[in-house]
Amino acid sequence: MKNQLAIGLTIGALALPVHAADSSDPIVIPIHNWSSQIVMSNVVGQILESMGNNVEFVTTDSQAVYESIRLGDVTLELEVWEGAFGASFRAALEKGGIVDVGNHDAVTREDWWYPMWTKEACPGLPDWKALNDCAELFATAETGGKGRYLDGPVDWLKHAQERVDALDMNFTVINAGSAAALWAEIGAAEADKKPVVVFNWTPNFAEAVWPGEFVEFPAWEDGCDKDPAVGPNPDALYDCGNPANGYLKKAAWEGMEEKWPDAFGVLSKISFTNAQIAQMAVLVDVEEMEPDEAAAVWLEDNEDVWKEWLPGGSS
Ligand code: TMO
Repeated sequence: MKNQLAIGLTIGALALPVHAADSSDPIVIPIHNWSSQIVMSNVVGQILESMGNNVEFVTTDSQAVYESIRLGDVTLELEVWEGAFGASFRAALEKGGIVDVGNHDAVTREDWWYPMWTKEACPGLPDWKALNDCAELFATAETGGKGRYLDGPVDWLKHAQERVDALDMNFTVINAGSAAALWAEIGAAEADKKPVVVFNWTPNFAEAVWPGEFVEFPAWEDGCDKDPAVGPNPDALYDCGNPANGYLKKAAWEGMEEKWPDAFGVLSKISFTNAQIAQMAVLVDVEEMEPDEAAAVWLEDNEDVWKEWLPGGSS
């Protein structure tokens, strides 16, 4: 026993200096088109740089990124939202080359949403049938007699038009060119309390600026996007809302752990809360900081959170 222990200790001591260091090749972090993802990517990029890693940011499409990760062209993704990207992520997992690096603490929702003044004009909300009965309130010159629903940019793939068709709704779906166009729509409606319904999500800065609610569609069930029998319309896909308690995952290229073991260790420990993610968006969308500056401010204000994740940290 005594000898075995001594040998074990010796091997342990010898093993220390040969601990594999992270590769000096850049860790490629993708940047998309909504603020929390951009700030979080900068936060994590700055953490990895502080450990001595090289980091490169690339602006990429938020659906195509899963294929890029699978191929190793992009190293990781920090915000896999279940509602928008669950399908692309699952498809990439099935093909191989990408790994699930666990969930953030945050619980997410992405769906049709209205600022609270809208409910004064359409009191049956948040029920989707009540919304549909109020469709005329949302009509514009552009949409004729139908209600206008301002959806997110096309790469968030919400299948809103399919949902409108599947549930036989009297709405026309318009895609916003950017997240900023969504906030402009809400802002422009605010003074006159004009009813509007737009795509929104949580955690986000918007909840701190405009009280509001998500429209309640038929609850999401697994398979609603794959099997017409799932959901109230037996002949259609997408006849459900998005998950009301969705996940927010981290993902990585499967070669990351071997090539950048310390960085991968940090990535596996990273877990942001709803409040932390909303705050990252506030720094850019309300306080109008640049993303890298917002990330530096966030890191300074939250050292107790992220230092735990570093190699040798206590978590
Ligand atoms: C992907 N998003 C959080 C904008 O819905």
